[in-house]
Amino acid sequence: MRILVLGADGYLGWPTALHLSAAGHEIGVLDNLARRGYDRELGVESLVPIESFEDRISAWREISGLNLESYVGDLTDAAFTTGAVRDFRPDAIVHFAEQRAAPYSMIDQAHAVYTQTNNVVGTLNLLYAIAEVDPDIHLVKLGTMGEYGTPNIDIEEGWLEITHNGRTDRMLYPKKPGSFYHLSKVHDSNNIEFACRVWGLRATDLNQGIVYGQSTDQTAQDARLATRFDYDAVFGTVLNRFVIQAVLGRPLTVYGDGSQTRGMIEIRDTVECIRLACENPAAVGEFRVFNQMTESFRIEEMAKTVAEVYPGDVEVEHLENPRVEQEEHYYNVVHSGLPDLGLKPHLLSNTLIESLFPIVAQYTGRVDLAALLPNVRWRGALKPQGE
Ligand code: NAD
Ligand code: USQ
Repeated sequence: MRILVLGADGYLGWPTALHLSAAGHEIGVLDNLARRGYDRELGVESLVPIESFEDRISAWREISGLNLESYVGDLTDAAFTTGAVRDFRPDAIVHFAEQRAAPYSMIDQAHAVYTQTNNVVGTLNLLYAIAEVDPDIHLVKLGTMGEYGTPNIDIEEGWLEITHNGRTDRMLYPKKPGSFYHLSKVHDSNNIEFACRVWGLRATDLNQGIVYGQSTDQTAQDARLATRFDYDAVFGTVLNRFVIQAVLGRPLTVYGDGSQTRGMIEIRDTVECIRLACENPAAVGEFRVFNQMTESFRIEEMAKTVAEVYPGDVEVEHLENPRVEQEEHYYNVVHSGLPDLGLKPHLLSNTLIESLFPIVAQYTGRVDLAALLPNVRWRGALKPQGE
């Protein structure tokens, strides 16, 4: 298949492009390099050094003999987006290309507006490009488990059968997300479902849990193929941060009482889920939703697992929660769609020992300790009443 990967310079887009390329697909890679700009803005860097977009593409060609056709540009530029889709003529498009940090979207008004404009307008331009160039292209879009929030009922795969006043219908699952970033994904899902229903496009929305891990079969082949690994309090995700904190001998930063539960997935399972979704496309007109997670844990349980598995002493610290989120809550998620297509999940404790601790130990000298502590508060950008 011909597959165009959007956001291919990012944490997940890069290893996914290599995984699909190694699986025999013809791959195009597109990015506007915005992620490298957020690093400069925040004064942080990936823990693991990464090559430039151009150099990592050349390194893959040298190592595998396989070509990645590259497009550098912004999805919010409609002419660029349609041009890239027309030029590459993919069978499937994998869309990772969004601003993806909840804390970044909550810094202030400008960051909230940037996040929603970038994500919603980019996706809308892409829907128009697909409709114009070839409505048969399968869109594989990265959504997030956080779209659902933490409802007091089971979380289904995107849709819910509702009976109201004696009548029944199949509706999009009601959403209650926890940041302006997570909200941007809800808006995307609504726009994509509309395009499937009204224009007959085909799409798979992958509501992915929090990803952990850094190494895949392809990125491990050469240091120049490494993907980024973030530890700072804005872009670093919880488990990756706990691992780095453990190796550095710093306390693990559990926000609040740590009873929040989240769905998790290992990076090797992410790239495999994308392959499965591409190779088993949604039907014409179908808005298909999978919950892309393999295990769920309370935050305090993740901290405890890291502390137990790490071969040194680990301290766990409870910080005042900078976010506004439910701590103790019900959490039961249906996630059978991807295992039904053949996914065989990796488990958390194995990954920690085999891969994550050794990777982190190699690069501890690059850590900026000041970047570890949370500095964005969900109510922080609001002015006190009366001002
Ligand atoms: P990332 O920030 O590392 O990568 C995103 C890439 O998209 C970056 O390289 C960035 O430069 C590019 N990009 C952003 N806006 C763009 C635009 N307008 N035009 C072109 N390129 C643009 O993020 P990631 O961790 O790889 O996540 C990828 C996707 O997966 C995101 O959509 C995210 O919401 C979703 N996701 C990530 C996680 C996770 O734990 N990392 C979990 C669930 C879902
Ligand atoms: N948390 C801590 N300590 C930390 C960091 C986070 O206790 O040092 C807690 C947070 O309060 C939250 C949970 O861990 O309850 C998850 O936080 P996170 O930063 O790991 O994840 P989140 O903000 O939800 O965002 C990440 C990715 C995002 C993706 C999402 C998947 O950045 O792109 O969409 O995970 S999900 O959470 O399923 O929506």
